[in-house]
Amino acid sequence: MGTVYDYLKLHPVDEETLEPYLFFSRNHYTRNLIFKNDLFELLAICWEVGQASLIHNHADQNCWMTMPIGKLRVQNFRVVEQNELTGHCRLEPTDAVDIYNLLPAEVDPEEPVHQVLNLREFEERAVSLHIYSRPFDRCLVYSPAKAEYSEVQTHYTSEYGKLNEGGEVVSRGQE
Ligand code: 2CO
Ligand code: FE2
Repeated sequence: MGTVYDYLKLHPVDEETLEPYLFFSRNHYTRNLIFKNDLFELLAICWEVGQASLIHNHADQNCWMTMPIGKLRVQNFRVVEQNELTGHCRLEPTDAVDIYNLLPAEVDPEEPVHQVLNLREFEERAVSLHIYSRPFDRCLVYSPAKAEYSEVQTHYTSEYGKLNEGGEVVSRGQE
């Protein structure tokens, strides 16, 4: 576990090498696959100002993040109740951290539910790198307003620098 975190710290990514993987959409943050094998996947996630993820988990997989461009708020949640039969859930916000400046962060496997936000007040686009081990294509999404959760499928906006269909991308790269 320590190895990936230390590797990210010792080898900060060169921003220019990310250029082929940067796609921004007005509608949603974009998920851009850079590398995948049985053990790991590496994604560049591009966030316009004001975009945020839903509250979600990572399907029991490990996750490391680093921020080559911009800044993000990670808000963590504790699951107080979760009923598999009814889909009912209750969450409480716990700690929040801001990540920026290539400092690596890890999702806590003991409390893996979180939301990531590029807050308007940050006033700039953000690009985060995510390493998931193992790769996952389904995760749980929580709605505190409805006190419900459900499983959703994840999608890549682009794979290996090539845009997938229906990506609704408005711009490529950092222009
Ligand atoms: N996990 C979300 C995703 O892969 C991004 S939030 O940061 O972990 O879409
Ligand atoms: Fe996440």
